[in-house]
Amino acid sequence: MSSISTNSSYDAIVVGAGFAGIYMLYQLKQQGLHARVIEAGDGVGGTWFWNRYPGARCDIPSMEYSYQFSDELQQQWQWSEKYATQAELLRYANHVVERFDLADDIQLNTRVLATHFQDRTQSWQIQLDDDTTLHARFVVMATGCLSVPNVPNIKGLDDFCGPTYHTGQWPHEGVDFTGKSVGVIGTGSSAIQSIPLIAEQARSLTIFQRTPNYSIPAHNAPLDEEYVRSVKENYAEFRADNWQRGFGANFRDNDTSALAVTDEQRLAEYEDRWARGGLAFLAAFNDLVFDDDANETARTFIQGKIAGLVNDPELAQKLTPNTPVGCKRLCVDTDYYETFNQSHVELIDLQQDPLQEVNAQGLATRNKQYNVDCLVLATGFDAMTGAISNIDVRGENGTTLTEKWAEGPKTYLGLATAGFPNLFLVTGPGSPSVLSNMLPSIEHHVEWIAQCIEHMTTHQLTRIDAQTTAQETWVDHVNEVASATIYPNCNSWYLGANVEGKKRVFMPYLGVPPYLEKCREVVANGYQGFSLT
Ligand code: FAD
Ligand code: N01
Repeated sequence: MSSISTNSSYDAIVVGAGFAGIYMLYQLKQQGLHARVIEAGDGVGGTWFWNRYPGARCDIPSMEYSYQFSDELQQQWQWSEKYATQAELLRYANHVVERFDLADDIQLNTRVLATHFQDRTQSWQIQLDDDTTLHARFVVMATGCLSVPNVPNIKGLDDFCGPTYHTGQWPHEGVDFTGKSVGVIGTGSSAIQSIPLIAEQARSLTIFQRTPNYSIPAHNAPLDEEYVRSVKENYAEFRADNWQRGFGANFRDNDTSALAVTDEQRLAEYEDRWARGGLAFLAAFNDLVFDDDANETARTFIQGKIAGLVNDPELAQKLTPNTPVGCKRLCVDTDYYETFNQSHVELIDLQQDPLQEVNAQGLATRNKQYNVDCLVLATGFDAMTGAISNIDVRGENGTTLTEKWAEGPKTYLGLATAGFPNLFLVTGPGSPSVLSNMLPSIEHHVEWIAQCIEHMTTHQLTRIDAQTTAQETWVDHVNEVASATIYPNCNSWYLGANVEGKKRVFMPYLGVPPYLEKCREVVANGYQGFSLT
């Protein structure tokens, strides 16, 4: 991939070379535009470039968690498992770059430090960490919702003598835990995927849990050829059907209330979903994320499963959440709960015995010192706003994005933010993003942005900006939808609650179909809510 820019003026600069940045570049090149992707990592793939911890894989089935813009690509690419591994997803990202000849326009090992709107030229000046300055009419932030590792502010973390690994910045050469005593902080999706595999190698494994999470078995397996054939025969219809579903994925949404069926029917539905595995559990009934009583039935069911999987009842209790199911992002696992039955695996409940510090030898809770050889931080991300906030973004009249978003992110449709003309966000806060199958959501956003740019070119328009009133109405709507759900009822990263000092605001928008309809309507009404000049 190229590293030297010969021309510092572009139609568009795209920040990030994950699935969003790759496809944005493809779309811009299709229009004959002069575009460039700037990527901090030394490879493409974003999430799948950085998260190389043991067990990392998608939890939306591969046949759905994949691009659909090219029928040839989706017909020819062969996924090997129901849920593709990180390595396979990374191969796929590289394949797409190669197949569509995108590499020369992707600049790796380079970080965007700042992007300032120039009122005089109505364009952006972009500052890179190699001291280069670029200029572009448009900037597209394809910086990722989960791309900035959250390193917790724990006293003494730097004093630890052994190696510390964050799951979101895992060494490329892998880590061999054979014979080691390992400490893991965190019990979110990354921990839940990696703990069973670390346990297979480690001499001892100590897991420091602040809040337990619900996890559904993945039942991952090699893909059934017959299933693949049937999907590929009707791929377009399959994809179109998924767009009609709340999370944009084939969760077999059941349009019945959990409270409108008999106990036997409800149990049968949950058992069926548990047996099939995966996130579709959350679509077992249509009110699980809206009604606390409905949610309680799912909670009771999973609590029973945990009690059945973990031999020691006291330990099972510690592993059992008391929050609504799905309030924190639901996890999907292979043998997570069963791992705690192994004698060399120990769970430390930080609610009972809080973590005081990390020191040279390991971790100290209020009551005990735990010596470990290595430490794994499965502590998540500064989600949704972290990557954008790390860039010094200044819009019209030099206003900083940090100032504008001091009370939480404000966007119009998660695509743009008022006062920052010609700057687009892919799966920004205020769009379904992390509450959806993200690859289709990424494609939808990229296509919306590409069409908007094409529209501007055709009509010789030079500037687009979200209107403040339209943005306020949208932000209010996002909050109104969220307030009718269970989502505000726990400390999740959806709310920014995992990062100290972050404003507590529910960031994603729930509901793929109404969102798509709104985006269509906005375009049909001449980019309603945007000012185009
Ligand atoms: P990313 O893949 O995060 O890429 C953003 C890129 O921008 C990164 O490479 C980063 O280095 C770069 N970047 C950021 N800031 C700068 C800067 N200032 N300068 C230069 N480069 C910069 N979603 C699902 O729908 N299904 C799943 O099963 C699923 N599994 C996941 C598993 C893990 C472990 C994680 C962490 C996330 C998962 N997600 C999943 C969400 C996932 O992030 C998205 O599906 C998708 O990969 C995001 O693509 P992206 O291109 O938007 O962002
Ligand atoms: O991060 P998380 P993640 N002391 O924020 C704990 C996607 N993903 O990387 O809950 C002690 O979920 C924290 O505790 P608490 C998916 O969208 C998907 O696991 O804040 N503990 C929590 O247990 C996912 O939701 C997959 O009390 C501390 C954990 O660290 C998102 O990425 C796989 C702490 C962080 O959990 C993030 O997942 C991986 C502290 N100071 C990721 N600080 C798939 O399966 C934090 N914690 C597809």
